[in-house]
Amino acid sequence: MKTANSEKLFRRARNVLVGGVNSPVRSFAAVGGSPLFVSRAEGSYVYDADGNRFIDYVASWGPLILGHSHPSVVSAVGKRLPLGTSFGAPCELETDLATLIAKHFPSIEKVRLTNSGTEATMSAIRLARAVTAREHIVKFEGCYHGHSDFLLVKSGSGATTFGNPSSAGVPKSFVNRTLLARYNDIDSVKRLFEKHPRKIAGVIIEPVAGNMGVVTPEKNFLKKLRSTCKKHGAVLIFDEVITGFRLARGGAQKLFGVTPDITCLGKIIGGGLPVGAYGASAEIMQMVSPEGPMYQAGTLSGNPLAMAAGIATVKELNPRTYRRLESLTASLVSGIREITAELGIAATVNSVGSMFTVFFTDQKVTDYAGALGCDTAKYARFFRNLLQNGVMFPPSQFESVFVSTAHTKKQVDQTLQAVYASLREISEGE
Ligand code: KE4
Repeated sequence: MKTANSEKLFRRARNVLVGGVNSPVRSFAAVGGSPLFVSRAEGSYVYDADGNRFIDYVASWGPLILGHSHPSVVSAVGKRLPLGTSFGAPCELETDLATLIAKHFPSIEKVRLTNSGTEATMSAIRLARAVTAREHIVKFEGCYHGHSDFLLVKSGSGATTFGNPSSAGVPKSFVNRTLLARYNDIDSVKRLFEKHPRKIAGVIIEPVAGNMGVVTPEKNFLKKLRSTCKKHGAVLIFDEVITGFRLARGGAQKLFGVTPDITCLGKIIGGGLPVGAYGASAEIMQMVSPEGPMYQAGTLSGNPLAMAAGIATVKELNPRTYRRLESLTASLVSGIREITAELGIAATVNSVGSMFTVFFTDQKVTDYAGALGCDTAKYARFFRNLLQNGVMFPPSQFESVFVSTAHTKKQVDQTLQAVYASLREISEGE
């Protein structure tokens, strides 16, 4: 596979961009080799600077549930562009997207749009603290909620990928009120409430974790978390930046039938443009400026181009879409399980809706420790072999594969052929 142009671009990028990238997980540092520079993308394909074509399952880390350059999105953004890129004033499109969000998330009566998921979760924590007048927060080991200081504690995604789950540069005083629980272990949460009575403002969780790789909530775990928060007067925050509109139009809270107090969204609601959002009941949201005393702002929040892309994306989603996504994903996941069994490679595939992760381990992966215990070197080889076979999975073990509506059954079959070739090479080397 030719990579000379990407390597040349990477050398140039590293002169002026830290690590040559604007987000660490893109750097391929976790999987070896030089990152591929993408020049264009269409449907389920990305094309790199050397003209290589890949069936893409990164999907910009989740936003592109319709695949790349979907005609509806391209048309919507194209129509808005000549009307202006940003006004610093309210625009009807912001109301339109917020209305769509509130329609599909009954727990959300009022929304605030932001520019990223990080801003959404950071603001949601501030809101929980403002509402309860308490200061402690609980997060789960391995979950990643963006890079705000007090949430960079045993975080997943790139923080774990690069071995700094608790980042340098975060003062101890910023994280001494961040308490850690273990995913799928409700007793670890109860113990924190017992140890810190009436101190915990909120609990934030990825209702399906995507940032330690995919880890699904065990039966009733979310229901018990809901009742535990209610019992102790703490706010339950669902970080649905990945799962919102991914698992269902109403996200994981619809799929699992558990209603949080605050919901964070991002990715899909921006259709590939910068976006984030947090929402809750009108009563909770009235704490937010300019209605209430909790300040939060953003120059480009509700940007008309991002709104246009998000609205166009969400409007393409319907129950049939999710049935198709689930069917394609099920074919892919069952095929991968069959291949690993046939080749005698120990692997666990965690999957829900149109997101999944292949872990190389003979154990179940139900929490951060389980994810950390898998063979990340084998994942790196698997990733590189897949690239050689024309398929791009996420360049990190601690991420999720995303299937889009642009993927076809034929491409799933081609992907399984690539998986077989990639894993056979590994099994022959064992
Ligand atoms: P952003 O600030 O990157 O828009 O969103 C932060 C965030 C919040 N919550 C969840 C559940 C998330 O997954 C994310 C961001 N996800 C990572 C990948 N899993 C973004 C990719 C990257 O960091 O480049």
